[in-house]
Amino acid sequence: MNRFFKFLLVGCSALAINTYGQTPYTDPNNQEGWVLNPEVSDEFKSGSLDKDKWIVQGENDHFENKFKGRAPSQFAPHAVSVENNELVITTRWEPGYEFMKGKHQGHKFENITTGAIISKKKFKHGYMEIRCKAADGPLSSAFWFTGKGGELDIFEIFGKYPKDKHHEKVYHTSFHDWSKNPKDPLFGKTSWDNKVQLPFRLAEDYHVYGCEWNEDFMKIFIDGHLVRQITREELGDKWVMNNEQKVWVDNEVFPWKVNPKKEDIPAEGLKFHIDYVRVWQKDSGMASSSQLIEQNNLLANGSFEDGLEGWETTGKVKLMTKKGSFDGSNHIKLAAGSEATATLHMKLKPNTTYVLSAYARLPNSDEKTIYDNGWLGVKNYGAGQQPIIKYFKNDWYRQSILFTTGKNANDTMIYFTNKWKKNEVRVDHFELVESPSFQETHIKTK
Ligand SMILES: [Ca+2]
Ligand SMILES: [Ca+2]
Repeated sequence: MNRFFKFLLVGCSALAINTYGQTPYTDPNNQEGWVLNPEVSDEFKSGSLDKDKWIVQGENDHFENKFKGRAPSQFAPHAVSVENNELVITTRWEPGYEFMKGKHQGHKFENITTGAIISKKKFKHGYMEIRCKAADGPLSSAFWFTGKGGELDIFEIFGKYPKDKHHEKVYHTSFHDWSKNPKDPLFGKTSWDNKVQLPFRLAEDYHVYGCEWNEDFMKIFIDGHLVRQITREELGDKWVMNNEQKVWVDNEVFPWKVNPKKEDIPAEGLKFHIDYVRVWQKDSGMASSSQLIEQNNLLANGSFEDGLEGWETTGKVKLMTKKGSFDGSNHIKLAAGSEATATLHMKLKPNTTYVLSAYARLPNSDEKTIYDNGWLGVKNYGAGQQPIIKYFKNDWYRQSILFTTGKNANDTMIYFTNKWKKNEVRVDHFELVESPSFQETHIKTK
């Protein structure tokens, strides 16, 4: 290609991005043919919220889906504002507010006002993206979608989580099943979720969160890195995203996790800053062009089908070959009563982003507390951090860690341990994949 022409091409695509900013962060040249759906997208530039587009929860006593907020917090219209080209949702300690009578899930509405916006229009399938900074406090800032029978929470971020600081770095995505009979104990419950430990506290800065959703699969991204893809086929009836969805952006209190006190909420409130919400779609002719991203598991024996080959163990780590593996014939058991760890040493590439995952289950867990734990971890990758992600459920499930190597990652250690609690943990299917950014440069924060 001649230099001038190349310059022109690069120049034009940069211009297109800068002028419109409206291709997905993970597809800057719009190779997939995305078309912005302005009815459910907003740059929040007009100085006030576009009420043709958005419902403000609680305004004119209207509560979409009859959802008044998760008590003790209640949605109040004054919590929603547009400032400096951003949507701002502010959660305040306001005991003097005139709260509604009645209870929600056993709690009175009192003390805390918060906010939500909901799109008036619905959409089905597309690429949803938000650039935002979660509220830096003990509550959930969320970007989510709900329609008939199902709900997708792209994230519910706890800015602060005093019981476990690691949790402040967790990118948590989930499906909720609303298709069941309301009397069914699984009604509205999480049917599937994904947790990824990131190298930063999510509420500390702005990040770009993205999700592609189509008929067959979903891909989840952060700052241009793929963190998970999941297919309808894998999930079976746990897949709930079958219908048109409305967009929700809100702050909620989760009293079963943390019930914020006065001192947790500063006088100016806890603010969720949203630079934009964008939803792209394809015309039906293009919809089938999307593909899963091919990922190569760099671990030769991550599923223990070759026994413990390549693994170093301390404490009672037993190869299990009879039954109950997540995949294949084998998995490992970290036995109860002593500290047991399985470790793999790897030479990784410098300055490269990876996603490490493993499936585990804890047969003796009460499933209530993250302190009944085993954890997945990674060390010695030249970046100074030693991230871990804790497990507590008694069903095979997968969690992940996203990390970027420094200059020197010659002896990186990938491990799973039952340290501290010394409870039994079953582990299978470790996976390590590269996750390059779809953007060349990292996002500039405000
Ligand atoms: Ca904006
Ligand atoms: Ca296996």
